[in-house]
Amino acid sequence: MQNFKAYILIFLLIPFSIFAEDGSKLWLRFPNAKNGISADKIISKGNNPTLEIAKKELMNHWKGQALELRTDKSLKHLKDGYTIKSIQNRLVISAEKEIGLLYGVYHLLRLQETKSSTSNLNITEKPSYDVRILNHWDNLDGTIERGYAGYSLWKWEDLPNKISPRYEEYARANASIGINATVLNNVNASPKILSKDYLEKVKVLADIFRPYGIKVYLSVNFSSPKVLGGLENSDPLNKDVQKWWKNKANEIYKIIPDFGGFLVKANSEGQPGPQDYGRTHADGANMMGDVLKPNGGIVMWRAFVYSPSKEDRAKQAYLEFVPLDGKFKDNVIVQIKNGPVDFQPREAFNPLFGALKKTPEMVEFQITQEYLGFSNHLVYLAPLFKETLDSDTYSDGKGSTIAKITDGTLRPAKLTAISAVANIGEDKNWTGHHFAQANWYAFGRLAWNHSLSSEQIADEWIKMTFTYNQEFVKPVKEMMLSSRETAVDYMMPLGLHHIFASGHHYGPEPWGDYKGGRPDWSPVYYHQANEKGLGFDRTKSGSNAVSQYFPPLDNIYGNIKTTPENLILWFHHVPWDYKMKDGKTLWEELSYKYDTGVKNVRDYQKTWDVLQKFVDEDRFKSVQSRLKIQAKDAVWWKDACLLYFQQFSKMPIPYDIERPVHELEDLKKIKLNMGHHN
Ligand code: GCV
Repeated sequence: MQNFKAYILIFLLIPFSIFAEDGSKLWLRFPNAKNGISADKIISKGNNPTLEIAKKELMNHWKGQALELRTDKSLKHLKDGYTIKSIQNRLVISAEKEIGLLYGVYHLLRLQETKSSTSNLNITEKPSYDVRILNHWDNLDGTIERGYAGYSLWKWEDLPNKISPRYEEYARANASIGINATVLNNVNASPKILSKDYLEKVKVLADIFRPYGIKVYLSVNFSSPKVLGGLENSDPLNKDVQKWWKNKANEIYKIIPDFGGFLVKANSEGQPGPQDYGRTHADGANMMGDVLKPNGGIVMWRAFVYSPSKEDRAKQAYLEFVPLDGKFKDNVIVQIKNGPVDFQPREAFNPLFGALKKTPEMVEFQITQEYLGFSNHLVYLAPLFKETLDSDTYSDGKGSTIAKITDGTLRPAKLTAISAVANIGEDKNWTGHHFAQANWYAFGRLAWNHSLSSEQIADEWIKMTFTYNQEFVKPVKEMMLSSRETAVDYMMPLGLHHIFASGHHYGPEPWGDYKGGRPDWSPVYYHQANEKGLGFDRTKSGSNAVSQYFPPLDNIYGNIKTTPENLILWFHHVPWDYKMKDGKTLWEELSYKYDTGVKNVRDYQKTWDVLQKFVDEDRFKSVQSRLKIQAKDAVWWKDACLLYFQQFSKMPIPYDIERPVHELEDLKKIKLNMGHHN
């Protein structure tokens, strides 16, 4: 009997949080919620489906005051935004549209779940961007290009009849952070997506997402008229081709009246495009813009183009698109990756931002960690997103940040948008790594309000996803906030880029030299290591990519002394014995950076282990085991890069850092077969 009592006591003392959790609830866990307020405490008019969801969320989770949900046409200037005000003994959420009310409800729930005050509220929110969109690189066969959380969430074979409950959960998660748009399929698009059968499937998803304020968009293959429609060609100036697209657009709008529009990767990495017919990107984009316009659709035309020419790859998008400025229709927006190469751990910002003066521009980020350790490495991406958005392009004088160029502040825009490649798959926890959920969350929050800090976003996410106990929040936040720089340090410090193994982009391959293939797919093209030094000369004496930046940046980046050291090897070929600002030589600095990266990951392991008591076992172990992989990978990166570059620097690895544990020759033999499904 005594023992039995003791068991009961122990059971009661076990904190709730240590019970297993699979991460499927994301940041919408509501661990302490039983039931929310009763229906009679919510005043609202009408019975729109979005409003019903808002009320349901309150009844399930809101434990505070009575509320009024009020639509108010005079709030049009807030777009999807809302106000929340404490008025006497109740809270009033007002918005022009029901979706604004739903966003307001999620705002309140966030305050409650992060233990923030919910009294005397006087909040006004307006989104930074009109279109806040996820790009899924999901193929119709269920694989995902650069997806690391299992197969696709979209079960195309089962649709339109069988409907996974996750479709609605996905919509709800997105709505809770303000995401209002999604491109369902890979930019390397199969023409089949526009077939009647597939459009019926797309319609089902669009219907599920609609009450959550999410519009569906599709990536389209430029050759669709020829491949799907059997036309002779897909020339955008061919009348039959134009007619084909027009009919297709009408067919779509008939079943999906609020269809968002097309995303197009054209004449890029082997995809078809208008240049196949001697036409320009503007010709192609405008043709599609024309057919979508009557129904309010838009075209997001990607600027990720680079041909197998001798020209520095980092310069090519600018060279192709600047001459087309002013030639695009007003429902076309040019979608530009944050950097001019390809989602590297750190890049200089893309010089196209600000260079198009008469054409709306939007950023494309990558949430999926193609170049950041897949779903094995803990890398919190808000600092990367912020670094881009806060970059000053000087296009319209000082203060012309990418945020201000793309959000309509500097360029009056009919339409503003921001996008990111999703990291979502069919894994129970959606993103593979539990901490990768934070990157989905961070993108949504920044798309809503790009002035939020990385710290605030991390703080919210940790509290809602794990616990608001400060003993947990503080160290985890520090780990998250430093994690992107840590990854840069152990992979590609000081502006190094694209020294990944080809194909999978996971591990290091600085020795990669694919003779016979395109030079700009080889790591040696990017780091240019030789006896003299390291780095890509993009100054006047090199590729002159610096000339694509507005003054004074062209001079700042063009001069080795004024280039920020975190980009020095991006812009310069730097001698091995070059003296860095802290007095170390380049070689020493590089060595210490790699070492710091490794040490930091080891610290993350310690940080995490100490926190075991705050986390349920499943999530604790899952993160712990991934940190082990990350630590091993960091050593792999450090050894591979230092041993390889040492062949050129011929200098000793500083004696106070840990010695390599691998042989270069062994590392060269590693062949991974992972992650890349296409
Ligand atoms: C969708 C990089 C990736 C490709 C991707 C491409 C793109 O090259 O490695 O997988 O293709 O970018 O963004 O179009």
